[in-house]
Amino acid sequence: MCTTCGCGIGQTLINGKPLHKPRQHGGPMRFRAHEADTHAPDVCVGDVSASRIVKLEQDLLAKNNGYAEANRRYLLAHGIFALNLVSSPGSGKTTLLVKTIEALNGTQPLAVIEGDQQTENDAARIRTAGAPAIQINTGKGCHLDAQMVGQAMQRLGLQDDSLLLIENVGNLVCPASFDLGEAHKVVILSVTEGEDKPLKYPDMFRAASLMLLNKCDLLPYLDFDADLAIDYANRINPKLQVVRISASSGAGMAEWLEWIREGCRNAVAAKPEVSFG
Ligand SMILES: Nc1nc2c(ncn2[C@@H]2O[C@H](COP(=O)(O)OP(=O)(O)OP(=O)(O)O)[C@@H](O)[C@H]2O)c(=O)[nH]1
Ligand SMILES: [Mg+2]
Repeated sequence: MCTTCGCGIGQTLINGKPLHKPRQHGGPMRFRAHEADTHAPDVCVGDVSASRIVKLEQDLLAKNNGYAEANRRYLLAHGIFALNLVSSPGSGKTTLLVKTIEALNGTQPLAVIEGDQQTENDAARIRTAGAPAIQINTGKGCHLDAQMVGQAMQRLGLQDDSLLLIENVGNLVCPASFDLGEAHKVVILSVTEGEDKPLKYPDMFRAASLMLLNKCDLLPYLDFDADLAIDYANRINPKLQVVRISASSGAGMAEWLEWIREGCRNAVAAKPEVSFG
């Protein structure tokens, strides 16, 4: 369970089958996490004190970090460059992945892990584009965690020196807290969402290395100030790189593809040498 928003009670499915170990939760806890003031340990919310909620959150993230480290070690050992794509629902993640797969045109071995609460739609779109894909359905959960991703990686059978693209559940809040073992989080902000998203959801923009400002083809029809949106994002995270892109028109794709290729080259170069004997 994610104590940030109280999500995640229920069953996770990977390609329609239950996650190997059903995730534990502490029974029917009656609290509303949004109302918990975690700075006031004596406050009780429902049955649970705020200090207990903080402890639960710490335990949950510590457990996740253990799985994330295992994923990261595996990826490093195999020269695999992994990206975790995060955004609001509908910002264009799957469209962007499809266009990326088409543009790479078999020059780069890759695989995709798709995360959504329900449906296999996105994995089907990726397979149609010609790449292997596995779908994780999180049920009530609003984010992928490292255990789910580790199992999906095993089932995919990743190639050495490949690219792993993970599309997280559309949500600008909880996925920011969950390390999956990826090299980078890539946040996608579309121009239909409003310039101030980085200020309203700073954790996500702080956690990301790259922001793709998507749907730029729509700018002529919108009252959206792209420079202001980028300025807000850089106020939150001065190191955040930005690419203006349109998955539909292809504008900005060359820069995004070069960023990916450079990451793949670095991942292969960082792979430890195997010693024989
Ligand atoms: N105009 C325009 N539309 C886009 C662009 N990229 C995506 N779209 C449209 O945006 C809608 C949502 O795209 P998806 O790729 O499904 O978005 P998503 O982020 O994967 O959505 P979820 O998985 O549901 O969170 C679709 O109608 C796309 O055609 C773009 O660059 N320009
Ligand atoms: Mg999608």
